[in-house]
Amino acid sequence: MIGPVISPEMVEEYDRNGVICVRNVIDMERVERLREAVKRVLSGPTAMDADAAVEEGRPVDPNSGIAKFRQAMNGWQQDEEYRALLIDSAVPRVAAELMRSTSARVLYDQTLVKEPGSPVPVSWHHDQPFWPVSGDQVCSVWVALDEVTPDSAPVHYARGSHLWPERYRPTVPSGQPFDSLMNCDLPTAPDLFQVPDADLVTWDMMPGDVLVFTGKTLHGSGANLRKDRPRRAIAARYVGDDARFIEGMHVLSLAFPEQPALKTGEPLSGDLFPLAWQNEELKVS
Ligand SMILES: O=C(O)CCC(=O)C(=O)O
Repeated sequence: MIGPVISPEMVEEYDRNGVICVRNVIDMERVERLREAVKRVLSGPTAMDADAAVEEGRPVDPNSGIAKFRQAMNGWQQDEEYRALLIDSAVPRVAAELMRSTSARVLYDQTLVKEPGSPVPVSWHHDQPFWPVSGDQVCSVWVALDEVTPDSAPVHYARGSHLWPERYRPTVPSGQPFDSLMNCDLPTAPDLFQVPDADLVTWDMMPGDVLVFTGKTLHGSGANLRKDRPRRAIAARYVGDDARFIEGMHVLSLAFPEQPALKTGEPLSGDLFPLAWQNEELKVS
């Protein structure tokens, strides 16, 4: 077996908290290759740059001199190294075992690079309202490609928030086209950094460590205060056995040139959502 053993205790921690840090999932050779792949994907067709303007709904000024938060979507469709990470590495097995699922199918991936000194925060949100997917076996594997320390924009999570009944609006600017998208009528999530007794958790990480969190776990991150290093990560998003498609334009639908030919209630399938892991029996039940 490639990669770490997922123990019953780890599955329980993931169930309880909605997030877990798993160490040494990706070796340094692959991390180096992924750093090169990130450069390629960030110069490709799906790259988007954000500076503080985006949070305020203004266009980004490329000449502002403000360090960016750089993102790109679906690198696996553009680059072999991403495809290998999502489909041919320990990552989908780790995702499936933590979700207690016999399968892990790629939903999409997202490149998340906070340049050195980037002040751009990621406001508190949970991911599933962005996505056309229902179910509990839905997760992200956030793969660190740099050391992550308290001053380099670690992602913080609200422990157990996947079990809260509330659902919050995707963090997109207000106004059109976003206001017409699914779930954009939900209330805005509170800024949990400002809530004194919020039960938050975060980790110092080494390159190759990963965070696995459910699609319903609230999370957010601050500025990358480090002037000497970027904070590069790839979030691989997976759906498991109980996930079902939801029709309608979601925020994520904007990342797909063609909408999937699926009906509400159908399992995700087809070339857009390739099967990355399948095991006849549950390893950890
Ligand atoms: O990388 C970050 O700072 C935020 C990550 C995030 O929001 C996500 O992976 O859903």
